[in-house]
Amino acid sequence: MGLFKERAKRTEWFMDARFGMFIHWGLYAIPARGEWVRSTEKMSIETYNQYFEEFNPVRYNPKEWAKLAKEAGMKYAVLTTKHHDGFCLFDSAYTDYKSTNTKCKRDLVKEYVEAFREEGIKIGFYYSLLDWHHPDYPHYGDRQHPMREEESFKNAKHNWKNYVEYFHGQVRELLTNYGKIDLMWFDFSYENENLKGTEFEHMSEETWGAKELVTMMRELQPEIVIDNRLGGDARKEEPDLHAGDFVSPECIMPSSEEVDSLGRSIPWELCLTLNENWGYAKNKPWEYKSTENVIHMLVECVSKNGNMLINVGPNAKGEIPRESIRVLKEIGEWMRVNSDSIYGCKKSELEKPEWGRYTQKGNMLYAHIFDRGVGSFRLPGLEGRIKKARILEDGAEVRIERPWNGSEYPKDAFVQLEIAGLYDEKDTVLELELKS
Ligand code: H79
Repeated sequence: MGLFKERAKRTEWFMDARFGMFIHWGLYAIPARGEWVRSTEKMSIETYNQYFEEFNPVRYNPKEWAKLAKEAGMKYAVLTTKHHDGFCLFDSAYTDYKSTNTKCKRDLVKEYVEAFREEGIKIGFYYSLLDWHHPDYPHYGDRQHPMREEESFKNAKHNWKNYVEYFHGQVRELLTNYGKIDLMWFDFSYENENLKGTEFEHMSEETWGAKELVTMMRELQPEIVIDNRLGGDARKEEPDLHAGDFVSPECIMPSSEEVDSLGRSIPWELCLTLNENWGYAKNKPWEYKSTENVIHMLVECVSKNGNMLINVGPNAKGEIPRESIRVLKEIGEWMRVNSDSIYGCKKSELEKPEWGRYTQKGNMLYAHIFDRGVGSFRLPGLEGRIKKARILEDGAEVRIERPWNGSEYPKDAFVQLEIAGLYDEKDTVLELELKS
């Protein structure tokens, strides 16, 4: 089997799942100014170390996180096992900079895995390729590094091989010590203009030893789905081995589905924050996305053959912020009665309608009504093609009837939805069974 087919097979569950929870959690929850705080505020390792000394999330109870994810309708989760600051939420033999050496003394990853697995949610690990803590990660001249302007770092020698061994070793630990892992989310490759002409100019594929890494990962976890941030080309006719299984746009909705060089649809996932920050931050209420907005984006991803991974940033005590819980629960209320229009659904062959979006599963076409308008919705090209029309959330019959000016649109079907106002303002979904 070629790599294109292998990828399609491996990502089947992933593309059916459509909706996941991203969890950004680490020492940065204490300053509560986002996960880049050490960099943006140019903190020395000593200054940042106060958070390591203090870290003690006494109310960390991942069972509650997992229940919330399930209630929201999420099918998989991705936790930061290590972010750019280098702090490990798991018990690694390669470092002392880990949660088991903080006041809480717990392997936070282990508890996360057990809790989410218990709820039937697939397990993903985020792992940062950047590492601002490891002495052999090239600090000096690195625009990604908080200490880049300090003289003391400029002359430092960095044994890159050590770092590569370190991070490959940690990936091996993560994929060996916690049972079946469904997904790995590396972050990220980049070009380093400040280090032109050095071995650190291209922080991508070969620099990370991506081929060896992915080969090892496939031995340890043959079915694992991997993102595309190690480098390599995911859009070739036969994608590179290390190019990963899905494309990972960050915060920006793609204008259409993702396709390869032959125009074939390829897996993708949009990752999004709820509140302009990944790590915990003391946000203002108005910085939160509305429930309606998040639902619309989830539907939009599915209507373009993609997934959505929505982020929560638990606080220093280990709790997901109240406002995030509220939004996720409201999404859950919608998902409870409308998820048939999300799971396993794909882009429809029909064009985007003027009142919302379509998603489709076989001969079931789901019409997501974002703009209720008044009364009559035009379904271009569907005259005579609809066998049955129902409101998805309660199974109520919907009449297909031509309005007074219907003869102007001979090929179009019309749905009379005078009761639209009674249904969900965020997105009322019609289930249209098409004649085969
Ligand atoms: O983990 C989340 C981000 O921390 C990470 N990817 C997601 C999933 C990410 N790291 N870097 N980037 C994304 C892109 C770089 C953004 C930056 Fe900036 C612009 C770095 C410095 C300027 C954003 C704004 C972070 C600090 C200020």
